[in-house]
Amino acid sequence: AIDVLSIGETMALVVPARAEPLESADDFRLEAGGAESNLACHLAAAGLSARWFSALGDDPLGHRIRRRIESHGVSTDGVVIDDGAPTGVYIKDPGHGVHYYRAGSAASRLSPAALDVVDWSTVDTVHLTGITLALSPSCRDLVHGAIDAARSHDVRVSFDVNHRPALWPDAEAAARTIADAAARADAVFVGRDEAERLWGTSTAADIRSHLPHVPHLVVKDADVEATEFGPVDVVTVPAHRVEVVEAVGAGDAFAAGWLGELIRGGDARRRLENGHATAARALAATSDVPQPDPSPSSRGRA
Ligand code: KDG
Repeated sequence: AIDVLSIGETMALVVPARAEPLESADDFRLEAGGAESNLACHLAAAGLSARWFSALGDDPLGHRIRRRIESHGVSTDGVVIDDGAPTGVYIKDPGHGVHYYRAGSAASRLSPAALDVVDWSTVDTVHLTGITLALSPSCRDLVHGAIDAARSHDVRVSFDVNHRPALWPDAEAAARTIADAAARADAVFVGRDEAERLWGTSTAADIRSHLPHVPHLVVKDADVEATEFGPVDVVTVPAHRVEVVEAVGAGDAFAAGWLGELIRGGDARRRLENGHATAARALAATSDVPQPDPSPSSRGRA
């Protein structure tokens, strides 16, 4: 059985070794970056069974990413190796954002037919994000195809809005497309700032009015607090006070912490607390995900 099947593109990530602009930095690290695989790695680190699904190019970067994700204890069974398209790349430019080289990537060519490898009867929760909605029309169909399949097999649907403005030339389309998918999920994560950019909402209550029927709507207010609008009540838990080393990936960690606790049966307060605790660990490290245990034989032990 799989606790969480997380679907979405992971790219090769080139990151300057020190926080220097891309134009002048000399030393770089080569990592794997993707919101959905980050979430799967956090869940595996917490002892849940996680599987990641996407497509990679049949190239050294693709093989490297797959190995790296597996080393975190995440299953990559069924991942598509596409010999007709490259693995996507993104490069961090400290102080200036990120650059994507992902148009036409293997993952952007995924379509709902790729989901045939999934045995939905073994899956508890599927996790999807707004990033995939932006990659191509076939990827948008993949998201809705996954939600359709989940619905018909009683699989819970988790959705992180993950608005990446650089992927959406048309802001209107982003607002509509992301809201349409979010409205179909059982659990939705959204930052107040991204909701404001997308839908012009300013408070958590405004966001709730925009997505009134989502059973678990989790609104994150940066380093302040997070609020869950649940089926019966509304619960707010303050964030941890932490020294931020590197913020990218903290949202994925939060979603993983929240989801892991939901699967374990924790109530709203515990879910939000575990979300903050997992995010706090990610904020305090330069890597997006915890470093895996180097010795495979000891994996799985307490
Ligand atoms: O949440 C972190 C992600 O934004 C990063 O890993 C890259 O998935 C990514 C994307 O598409 O922006």
